[in-house]
Order: sequence, then structure tokens, then C-alpha cells
Amino acid sequence: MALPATLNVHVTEPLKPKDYRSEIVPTWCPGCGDFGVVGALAKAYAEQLYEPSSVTTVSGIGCSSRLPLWMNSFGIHSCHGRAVPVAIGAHLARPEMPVVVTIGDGDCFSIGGGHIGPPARRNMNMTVIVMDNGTFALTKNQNSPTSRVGLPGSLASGMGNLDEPMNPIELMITYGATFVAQTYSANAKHMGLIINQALSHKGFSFVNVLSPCPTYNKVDTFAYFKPRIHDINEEGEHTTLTDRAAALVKAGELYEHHKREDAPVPVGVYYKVDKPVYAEKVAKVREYYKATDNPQWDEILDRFKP
Ligand SMILES: Cc1ncc(C[n+]2csc(CCOP(=O)(O)OP(=O)(O)O)c2C)c(N)n1
Ligand code: SF4
Repeated sequence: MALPATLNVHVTEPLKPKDYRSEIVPTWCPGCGDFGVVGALAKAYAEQLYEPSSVTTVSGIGCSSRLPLWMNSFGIHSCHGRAVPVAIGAHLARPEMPVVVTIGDGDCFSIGGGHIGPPARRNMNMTVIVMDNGTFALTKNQNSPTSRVGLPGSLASGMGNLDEPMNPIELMITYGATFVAQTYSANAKHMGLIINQALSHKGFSFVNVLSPCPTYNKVDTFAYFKPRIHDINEEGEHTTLTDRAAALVKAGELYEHHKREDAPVPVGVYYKVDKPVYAEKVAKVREYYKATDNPQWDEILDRFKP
């Protein structure tokens, strides 16, 4: 199917958040943290004035990856671990189209772990939102890369998870993402602000949403997070958002709460810098070859367009 020559990315008349929700009733368990994410995302799409048929929500496989089904947007429910490559394809075909990936921590950091680095490093203009529940929920509770030590799981040892959790914030800053933040799915206001900032950011934006799974993860619960959630951007605690080294130091504190009962669980923006996006870099290459009398370059690049 030929793509239209121009894409209307924005609506001329604002829509309401409910206009970005589909009629399909979510099949998530009552109390699932992911409900907060779908609500915040619909609100953010409305605030960004996205044309529903232009913004593309891409997922993999998992409880969280059902999210595009509940949205009225262009949506792709792809393969487990392959949401980011699918999103890269969509972005390369139409760089002006907003592309949002909504996936689980297993999808993003386990089976799909190698896929998120290249688009982050190349600063492709897209947003990845991880619903981090510290478990593989859809397949009934195997430990995931963000599971804490000792967390029970259906394939875990009698002592629970043996491995230390990886740090999504450190990983994404190191990969070169230009917007890196964490938020909490029970705080609609904070999550809305963070998701909106991520969508407005020109470049690769990453948001880790702490999103409890009340069915399987009986440790990282709403009751656990509620008294511990702490906004690092408030009261000047972390304001040097363009300082990569400072962001990494701050990110290092992410799992302090695993070691100390009274330690806070941090949320907020860790890192935000403005750098050329991938599409701009490719445009410069086109210009370079045009200026150096290589007219076939445009034709070669166009061959890869759908
Ligand atoms: C290639 C492939 N491997 C494994 C599976 C089985 N599988 C489906 S979802 C899933 C894990 C889901 O965990 P996560 O991505 O964290 O999402 P959650 O269900 O917790 O929201 C696995 C292992 C699959 N569908 N496809
Ligand atoms: S199993 Fe957990 S993550 Fe999956 S829908 Fe139920 S509460 Fe949500």
C-alpha cells in the first residue's frame, strides 16, 4: 500500500483523552499498574495534539504490550522483544511520524535487550515507555532483569531471585539516549508531566515507569512504593540535567531502597540534552553527496523507502 505523500501529524481541533482510547475493554487484572499508563498516555496524546491515525504506538508481547489495543492510535502489537526494531522501521519510513514504544521490562531489557542501544545512540526521534513490574507477568511470574534479589518467581530458586537487578537509567544514559526519566504509575500527575516531556523531546526519549503487578509481584507493591517515592527534581536535588556524569551518579542510587528499608525510590528526569537527531544527520549526508557530484546517492536511499 502506498503511503500518503504528506502526513497530518496534528489535529486542527483539540481532542479529549477519551478520543485516544479504543472501545476494547482492557483485560488487565483489576488493580494492575498499567491502567495508569494507558490513561496518562491518552492524556499526553491529547495534549500533544496528535492526529490519532498518525501517532504510532508499538508494543511487543506481554501484559503491558497489550496497551496499543486499548488506544485509538495507529498501533502495532509485534513480537516479544522486537518492538523497538519494528518502531525503528516505522520511524525510518516516516521520520515526521510520532512513534511511541510501550513495553515490559522483560521485553525491553531481556529478550529485546540488544535492540534499544542503536536507536538511542543514533538519537532517533521516538519515545520508549517501559512498564517495569519486575517480573515476566504474562507467562506467570518468571524473574526479569529488574527483579530484586530474593524476589519469588515460578522458575526462581527456593531463595527467590539470585541476581542483582540491572539499572535501566544507567543503561539508557550510557547508550546515549538524550532524555532519560523514571516515574510511577500511581502518580498520574507526575507520570503525565514526564510522558509529555518525553513526547516533546526532539530525539530518543526513554521513560521507565514503576508499574506494580499486584497479581505476581508481592514485594514491589503500591503499598511499598507509596511512602518511598521521591521526586529528584524537586527542591534542587538533581537539576544539572545536561551533565552526563552527574546523571550517572544520581542513577547509581536507583536501588538504594533494596539495601535500606528507609531509602527513597527516586523518580524524575535524570538526563536531558539536545543533539542532532538521526534524520537530520541523514539529510546532511544527502547534501554532502549532492555537493560531491554523486547524484545516485538520493536514488540509492530512495530504494529503501517502502
Ligand atoms: C520469542 C518469544 N519468546 C518468549 C515468549 C514468551 N513470553 C511472552 S511475554 C513474555 C514475558 C513478558 O514479560 P514483560 O515483557 O516484562 O511484560 P509483562 O507481561 O510483565 O508486562 C515471554 C517470556 C514469546 N511470546 N516469544
Ligand atoms: S498479571 Fe500483573 S501485569 Fe499482568 S495484567 Fe495482571 S496485574 Fe497486570
